[in-house]
Amino acid sequence: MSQRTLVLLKPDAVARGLVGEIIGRIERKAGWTIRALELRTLDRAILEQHYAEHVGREFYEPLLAFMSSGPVAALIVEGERVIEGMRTLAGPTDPIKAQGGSIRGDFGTITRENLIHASDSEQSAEREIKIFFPAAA
Ligand code: FUP
Repeated sequence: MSQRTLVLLKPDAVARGLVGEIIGRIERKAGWTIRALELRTLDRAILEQHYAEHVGREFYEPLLAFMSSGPVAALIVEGERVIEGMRTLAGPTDPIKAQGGSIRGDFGTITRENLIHASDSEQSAEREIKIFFPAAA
């Protein structure tokens, strides 16, 4: 089942020079293809759309501040079961709970600066691709 998903390599991943490492892991998954790739600094308006489900949570404002603190790499990745597969590659939200071999497990320690976002469902992927790549939606 071929799908598309929205991936963000967060400001910590870009600042730490991990973009090549992370994209390499994505590219090495058989049959997965990068369909769009853009380096951009996110403003509050786009982050409010992207993180709408978290409004009011105690981590919301620090999250938005972090996510706008430097450029991110935004990607559309396409391929076999890529929505679930990218979540597995990323690992769970808290990097300390993430297994070695996952991106968060290998490179992260704190939940806010957890390197990568990947859509969590088909519905989220469709919504998030529209936010970041309206021409591709
Ligand atoms: P995930 O689906 O793993 O990216 O995580 P969530 O959608 O639950 O959360 C989005 C982002 O909010 C996380 F990547 C990091 C941040 N967050 C916190 O900073 N603290 C929390 O307790 C939960 C999430």
